[in-house]
Amino acid sequence: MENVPRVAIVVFVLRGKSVLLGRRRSSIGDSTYALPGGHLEFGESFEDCAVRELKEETGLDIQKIDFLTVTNNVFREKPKPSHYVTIFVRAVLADPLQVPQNVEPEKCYGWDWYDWDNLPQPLFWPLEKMVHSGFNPFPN
Ligand code: 8DG
Ligand code: MG
Ligand code: MG
Repeated sequence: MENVPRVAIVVFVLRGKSVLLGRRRSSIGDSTYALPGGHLEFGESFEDCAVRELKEETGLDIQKIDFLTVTNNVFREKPKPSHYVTIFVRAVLADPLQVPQNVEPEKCYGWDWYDWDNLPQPLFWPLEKMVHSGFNPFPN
């Protein structure tokens, strides 16, 4: 991949006071707890990307997608430094009883719900940075 900034869509799936997180298996942020999401594809809307990535990674169907914020994240990790403009959205489950599946076990150790007031450690650093700054994904 050419050395250019890329766009990622990352999703806070909210369920009660919990969010969906999975431990990453990746050269970037390996073993840290991160939100589901991935690369915006050519021609795709933010909402379509969020729906697609959730389905690809967890099997979940989401709805009520709202834009939250955007952050600029430079990962200096060798051998492949990368740079993401990361767009954060929130969503809820279309069917509250649907259970997340680890559809891409080569990229994630598994998905689970975590209470916002008791998040697991270590968080993927872009997420850690947001939490540390007092960011809250829940509607008022
Ligand atoms: P794809 O092939 O499915 O499109 O990509 P992916 O394998 O799902 O990509 P990803 O690493 O999950 O997400 C792309 C980038 O988004 C990631 O390398 C860095 C950035 N990113 C953040 N914060 C978060 C986060 O909390 N979760 C995820 N998944 N990515 C994040 O800046
Ligand atoms: Mg992903
Ligand atoms: Mg993905």
